[in-house]
Amino acid sequence: MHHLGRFFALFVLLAGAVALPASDAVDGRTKKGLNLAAKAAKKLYLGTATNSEEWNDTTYYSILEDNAEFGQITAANVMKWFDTEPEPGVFTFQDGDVIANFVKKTGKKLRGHNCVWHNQLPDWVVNGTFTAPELAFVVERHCFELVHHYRGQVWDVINESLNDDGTFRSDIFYDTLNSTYIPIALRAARRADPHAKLYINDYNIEGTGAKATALKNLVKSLKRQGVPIDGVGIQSHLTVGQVPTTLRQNMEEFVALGIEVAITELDIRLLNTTANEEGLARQKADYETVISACNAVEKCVGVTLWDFTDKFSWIPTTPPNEGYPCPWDENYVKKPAYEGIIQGFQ
Ligand code: 9MR
Repeated sequence: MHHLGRFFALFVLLAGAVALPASDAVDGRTKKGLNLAAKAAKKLYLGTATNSEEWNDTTYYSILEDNAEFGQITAANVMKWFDTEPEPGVFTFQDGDVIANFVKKTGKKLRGHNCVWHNQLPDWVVNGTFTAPELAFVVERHCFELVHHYRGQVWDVINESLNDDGTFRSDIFYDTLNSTYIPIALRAARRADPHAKLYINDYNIEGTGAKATALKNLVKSLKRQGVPIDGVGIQSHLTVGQVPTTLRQNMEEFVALGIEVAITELDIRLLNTTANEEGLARQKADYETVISACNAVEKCVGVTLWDFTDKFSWIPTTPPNEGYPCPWDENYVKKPAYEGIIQGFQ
């Protein structure tokens, strides 16, 4: 290199060395985000559920795509059975692929949701008059094709299989196959993708109690039989003022079984209080409580919000004394809950 050129290069390097860290430092001080906070706490992600119909809202989209806020995505609807196998053996992945492609483009993680659930099933499944072997085949084929198409992911293979008293939910699967549909689905998912993380996902298992105990027993029994099970998804559709006090103990009991846990559908609705300052402050404290429980348990790997703005939450904000469950309000103003999440990761 010419002497002058070398001098010039050195100058550029030095100028950069002086200028860059300064601007980085500014970013470092000001750049905040829920996913960044989760990562700083050594979690894999903080993510959100979404529906692609919401993406026409440009403000929504710009927050959703920001990896500082969200490092993971769950399809709120389009990977469910009614959308992915509307007719027997006919697999339609177009809607799910819109989500999967967004995830790829943005470099986020995807959570597959879900293989077997009593809800959002196509008519041919709900109204089917299957023998046990026929339905076993149907469950196996569905789980295999779905998990195989979306390989390399985490999957909610089984969703909401228990009643609140810990008994198995009566649905087409249980009524035809007893609880054997669970190992059938998990084994099919494992065959479809040996590297996928396979979960059972449920609600009202946030604190200790009959339902959580039943799920722990189910996990133990699956493990004893050599059935693949990697994690339990703790949905966490909660209500302000009613967050269980045993969140952390409960997660510790789950992970003691040799699995991981994740908070998979977090929202905390206001009930019998309007969205006034006091309600919002309590909501913030409750978000912080939930996040810090996950933060305290090493094998709680991440947290997913069940959408992030009150505008698109599944919980309707009418009547006005129930709802408002998300960290962003319907006008995309961050609520105190947002700060509660950040603090929970500290
Ligand atoms: O967010 C989903 C909503 O758009 C659907 O109408 C609803 C149908 O039951 O399912 C919602 O998602 C559910 C999730 O798949 C499983 N756990 C409870 C969630 C909220 O109902």
